[in-house]
Amino acid sequence: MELAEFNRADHETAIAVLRPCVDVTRWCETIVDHRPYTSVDALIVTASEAASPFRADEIEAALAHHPRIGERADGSSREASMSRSEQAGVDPADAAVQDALREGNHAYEERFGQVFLIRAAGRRADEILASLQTRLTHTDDEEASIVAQQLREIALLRLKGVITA
Ligand code: 2AL
Repeated sequence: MELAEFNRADHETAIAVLRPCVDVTRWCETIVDHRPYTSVDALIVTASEAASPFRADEIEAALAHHPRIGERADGSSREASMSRSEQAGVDPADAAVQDALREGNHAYEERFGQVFLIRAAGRRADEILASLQTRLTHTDDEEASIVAQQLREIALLRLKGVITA
């Protein structure tokens, strides 16, 4: 959707455009309430501020929408297709990568009690795996701040994809 159209869309339509970026109602409402925007950059500034920080409960709810790395989202929703393109660097036919991810995801979930989240766009599978291994050594606090940062990056990248100049 073009920015001009987003600026004049009714409230419900505007929220529906944002929600697939990250399902955090406060974030969507803040962005919609600050309309109109004079540029996409101005929109990104507001979106970034509203994501800094996401609260722990918001992160927990939003994580449920993200498929594990290596698990292709199915369906034709905007959210699923964005996830698939973000994970384009992870080859579903590469059995060694798939095995390592399955093991790593499992270890991460055992350790932290939630899905391993990383901004996958622009990252190769080996980079993601290396990050997973490092992050397994973190404390809960260190991981909490990384997860918040990754969720913010994903949301802002998606936003740039859904609202254009
Ligand atoms: C994802 C996803 O679906 N897209 C992305 O950037 N990261 N999932 C995840 N578990 O990190």
